[in-house]
Amino acid sequence: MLDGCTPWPEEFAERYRSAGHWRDETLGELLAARARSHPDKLALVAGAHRWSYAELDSRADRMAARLREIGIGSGDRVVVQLPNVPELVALLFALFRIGALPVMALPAHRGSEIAYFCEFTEAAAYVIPDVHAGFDYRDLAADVAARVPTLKHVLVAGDPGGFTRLDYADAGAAGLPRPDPGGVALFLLSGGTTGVPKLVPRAHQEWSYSGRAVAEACDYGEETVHLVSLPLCHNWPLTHGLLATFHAAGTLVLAPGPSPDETFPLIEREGVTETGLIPGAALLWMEAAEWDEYDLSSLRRVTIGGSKLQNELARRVQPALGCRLQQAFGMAEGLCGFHRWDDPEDVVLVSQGLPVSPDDEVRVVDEDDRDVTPGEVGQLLARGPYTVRGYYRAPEHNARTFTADGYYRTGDLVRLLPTGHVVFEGRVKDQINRGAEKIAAEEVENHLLAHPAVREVALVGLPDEVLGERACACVVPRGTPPALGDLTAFLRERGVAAFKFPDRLEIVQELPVTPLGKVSKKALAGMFS
Ligand code: J2J
Repeated sequence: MLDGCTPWPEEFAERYRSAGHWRDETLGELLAARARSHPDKLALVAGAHRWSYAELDSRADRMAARLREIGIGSGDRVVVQLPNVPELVALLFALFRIGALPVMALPAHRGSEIAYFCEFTEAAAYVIPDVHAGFDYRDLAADVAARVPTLKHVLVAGDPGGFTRLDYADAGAAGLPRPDPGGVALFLLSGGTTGVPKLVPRAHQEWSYSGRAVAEACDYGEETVHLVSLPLCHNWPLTHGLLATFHAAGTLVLAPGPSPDETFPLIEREGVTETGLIPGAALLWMEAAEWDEYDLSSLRRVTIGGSKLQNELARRVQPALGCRLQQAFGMAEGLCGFHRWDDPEDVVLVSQGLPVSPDDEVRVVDEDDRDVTPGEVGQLLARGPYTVRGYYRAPEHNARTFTADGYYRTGDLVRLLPTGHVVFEGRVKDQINRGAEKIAAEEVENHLLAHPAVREVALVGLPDEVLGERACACVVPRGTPPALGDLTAFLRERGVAAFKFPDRLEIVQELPVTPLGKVSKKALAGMFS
């Protein structure tokens, strides 16, 4: 495995291979297999583009050839920051085929995050749209390129300005060396809890398996039409949307965003059967469905996850949208769970899903890593055929975040129902889940501490009806207290993604501490909720 990554011990690898979970197939070959078995089947709908599996396969090949022409090769890291455009799908498979490694940034990231990803991974290339949601990514790229000497190429999907266009060669790439199916295919971003974001290395065969296991858990087939309206670059839409759909030879439909305006016409036009939503978007859909004229009857099921769906909202989904509710949980590090079609309604309303693989191992433990009494709340630990054994180039963090026998400490507080379904009850990790975008409190606190009017700061999550949580900065000032607008302007200036900006500011004289002398975020959240 790539230097800086933690392989599975051989006995586990052997077990996952012999169970048939890990197959001798790269992600590039998965698409090629679909192009052979279902050449004319519609694979991808995005904007005005409608590509069959044969067309997508050929585009991935021709894009791979083009990337090779400009000098991108096996092992090169490529920071990918594209919205839900069809080129993103072609690009991912092109990179998988040449063995270059995408680093999946979010469209919302700005200079501070992107420069970090480029530097940390020693990226050779950075791929952007021209202008998206009113923001010119070529300005961001110019800034990043000036700061990161390893960056040789900036590729633009659209008008390249002074950079290079992300393009296709006239013919496909022949004679490419085959990437190792057990090797790293891409890097996903962890929700994170530390000062700098962590990268999750995902390998071809295990990540592909996570998509296949989701397809099986969700009974996907050729008739599946899956709509992705969240940013595709997250693990959830990538596995439940792209991979699961392609495993099943279904159709993937990309929407630019989750609003009813952007999605309802597509559901009607494309006959969408499945989609994933965060709770806040589900709320908007339910309200809009009351008066909207669009025909949503093709929807078989909506899947809600990424942050906790409150029971009251869960109850309203089926009557409001006229289709089944499925809850889902998961993490870029691996483990994910979905409800099954025949799960009883009371289980679907109160739990977040059942792990998708028979070889997923979960434990629920107390503060001393002892298993809690079945049914009690504790921290969820996970190990299995698609749960990574370590972050990229992070040995010290790995020593804390993984147990000696390889379980990932999720930082989530859960309890298990007797059926094995997982119920999310809270968190021990210092992270805020703002509309399913994860904010590592420490990362934002580090930025805010650089502000001259901030002596001490703690970022805490406060409950919010739509987003689940909002971020509140509790600041002990230095001199004249800052205003919220000063802090957000400061973060924008430093190139921090806007979803990490605090929504609220509270000025305090001191930060409350626990008996052990650590800042008590629980006490702060209690003071301002
Ligand atoms: C409460 N918290 C949840 C849920 C995730 C499928 C679905 C989601 C993700 C994802 C994913 C939750 N209720 N239903 O990758 O494959 C919180 C937990 C978890 C963290 C991971 C997938 N579903 N969460 O959200 O890497 O705290 O993955 O540890 O973005 O989201 O976030 P992320």
